[in-house]
Amino acid sequence: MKKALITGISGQDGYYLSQLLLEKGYEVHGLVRRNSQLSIGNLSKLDEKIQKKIIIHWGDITDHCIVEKIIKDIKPKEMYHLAAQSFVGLSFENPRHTYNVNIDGTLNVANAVREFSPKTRVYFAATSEMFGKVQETPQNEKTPFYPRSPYGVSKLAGFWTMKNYRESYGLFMSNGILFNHESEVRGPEFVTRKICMAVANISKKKQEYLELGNMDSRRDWGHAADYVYGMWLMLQYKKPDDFVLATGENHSVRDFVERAFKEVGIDIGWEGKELNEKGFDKKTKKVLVKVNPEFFRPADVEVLKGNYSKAKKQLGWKPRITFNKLVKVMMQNELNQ
Ligand code: NAP
Ligand code: G4F
Repeated sequence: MKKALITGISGQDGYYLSQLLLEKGYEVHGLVRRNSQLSIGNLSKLDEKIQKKIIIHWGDITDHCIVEKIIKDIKPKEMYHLAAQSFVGLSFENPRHTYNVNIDGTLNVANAVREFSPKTRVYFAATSEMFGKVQETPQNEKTPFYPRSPYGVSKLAGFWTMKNYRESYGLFMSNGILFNHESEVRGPEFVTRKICMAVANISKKKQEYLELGNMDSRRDWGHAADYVYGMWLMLQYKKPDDFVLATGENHSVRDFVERAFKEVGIDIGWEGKELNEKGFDKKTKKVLVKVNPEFFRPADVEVLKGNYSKAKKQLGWKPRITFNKLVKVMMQNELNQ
């Protein structure tokens, strides 16, 4: 049986990727960091029968001893390195922690594979955040990088580590430059889930209004289920390489808000500018969206839009879930809670 090891298995992508690999007949191993509740994060939302099939190894990605031990013991055919401090906003407040987890953690993976399991094919979760202050639109694999956050900088270090180990030691290490992908199990601090949770609460009269930061920001949003399939395809490809996965479309945070409210039958109108901007229910005139400076970042990535033609041509990958469908499934999930 083919063995796969997923770091960051308890996160959003781990939830979808572990199911995909089990369906494909892999023996799935996952690294989970210990917490006082021994919680396995999103994996606890899986059917118990599926959960039982996943072999959990407790450990922190920053601990090179445990990373080495697991890779040495399992010698996985494929390894998906997803573990990261993945919240851009927090990376400004905790840059050192972000660097420790995202840079040292990735170096631990690269070194352990090189030393103990050089035949393992490695996927690294790089990101469109590396494009940051974008130098061209849409962004592709050749677009110059210009990260705008400690998170973006840390991921760029991981990206180059993979590329350098691939070129120096002939290892199969691929970088997925993934644009934003969301889902029903997205962390609640990310803007899409935050909006959906608030809109569902507002529609059930459990919350008065939603507070946001930069609503002009534009993102290329897809669904995580499509993107984990692209990760798998990268490791089936004949050689290691770097690939953009995106939808090729973008929308502003404001567009997302409007679309989410439409799902509960509310048409949002806008008035005021910048910090005084407000979103109101066109029918009742009630203010439902406000701006709170607390949610602005010291530097933001204003616009992201990916060109995924290399992945389409070489991997046969394309996104299936549209923006409207994404908002619909996320909203339906919140309304059913
Ligand atoms: P996520 O939901 O935040 O999951 C991150 C995972 O990393 C969680 O399982 C988390 O464990 C684990 N982790 C964090 N620190 C760790 C540590 N010190 N040791 C071991 N595990 C640790 O992120 P995601 O959305 O699934 O994204 C997966 C990867 O893709 C991340 O590397 C992210 O940076 C990258 N990425 C995401 C997107 C996107 O739009 N989702 C786009 C591009 C790239 P806990 O459950 O214990 O927190
Ligand atoms: O949902 P976000 O926090 O995601 P962001 O910063 O784009 O990062 C995500 O995507 C990256 C890929 O490009 C991943 F690498 C990364 O791990 C993560 O998954 O914010 C999206 C936009 C930002 O411009 C932010 O300033 O929404 C803006 N925004 C406006 N108000 C807000 C809010 N973001 C959050 N989280 N909360 C707000 O209240």
